[in-house]
Amino acid sequence: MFKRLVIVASTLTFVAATAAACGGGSGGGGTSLGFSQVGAESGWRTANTQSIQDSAKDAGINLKFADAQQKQENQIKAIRSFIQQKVDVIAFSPVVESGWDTVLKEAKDAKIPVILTDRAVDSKDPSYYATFLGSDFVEEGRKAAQWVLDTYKGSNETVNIAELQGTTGSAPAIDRKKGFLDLIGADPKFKIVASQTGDFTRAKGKEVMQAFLASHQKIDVLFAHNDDMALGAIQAIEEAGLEPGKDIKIVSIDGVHDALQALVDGKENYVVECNPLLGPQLMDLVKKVKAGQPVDHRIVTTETTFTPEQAAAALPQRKY
Ligand code: GYE
Repeated sequence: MFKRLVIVASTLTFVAATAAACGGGSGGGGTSLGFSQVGAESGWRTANTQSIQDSAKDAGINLKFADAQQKQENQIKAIRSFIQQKVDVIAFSPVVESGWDTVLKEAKDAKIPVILTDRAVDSKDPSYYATFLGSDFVEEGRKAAQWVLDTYKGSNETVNIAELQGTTGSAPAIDRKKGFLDLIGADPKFKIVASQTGDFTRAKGKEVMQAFLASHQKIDVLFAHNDDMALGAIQAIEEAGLEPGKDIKIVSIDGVHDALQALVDGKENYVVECNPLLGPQLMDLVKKVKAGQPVDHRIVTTETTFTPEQAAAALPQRKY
């Protein structure tokens, strides 16, 4: 009992100290942020959630976190509940691009600023959100395609490509496909022979790859819109008695630990990075937006690419 009292007392002291430290105008003290996350579908998403939770804590921002389990209706419900609770700022990562105008207008009418993180919406009215912080997904698709072009440079043979798409209707699935096709489409030797959604998960990636292998004799390259689907596909390829990275070359997007390991193990060939560690930048934006300071309407995160050699060098420091 005594021990418990001591813990409670020291926790209270800590909370008071934190509140005092963050109580100034530029701190997060007293700021509430409602955040609606897509789900927990991938390694990228887990790292993104962790980053947001950690940096909210560091910034002294009171985070109300809701997991939508990949369902738009859950995100809309969460946003409405944040409006009712009168949070200072709402942020969310929209699972799909369309269908947000009504709820975004509700937030605007309630004078609660909205920040988009990671994924975009297709709303025509730019005043529905203060800023969009996230990657350039078209560019990521182009980088993946550039690697395919470089790999088959000088060869005249047909290259059969299978594509595992992300969640149907999501910004990264739409944009990565577009960026990839922008470059690949210019040369008729590249043929996309199979293309289906694997919903950004390992399980679906494996299942869809099994179906691709059953219905296609020759697949030279797999382009997966994220690492988790590629990792699932690697299992399917191995179970079919083929060697991933050799019989079928693989390029995917994200740069999570397991994919870098697959590169080092020779089971993948190239990974395009998409940075999930958006938390610190998001918390800065939350404070600025709450204080009525101007922010850029679009903030693009910077990212790299990984060959097996670069993956080997990066792996020891990779936190996710
Ligand atoms: O690539 C994927 C995740 O929106 C950028 O969502 C994100 C994507 C990421 O499920 O792994």
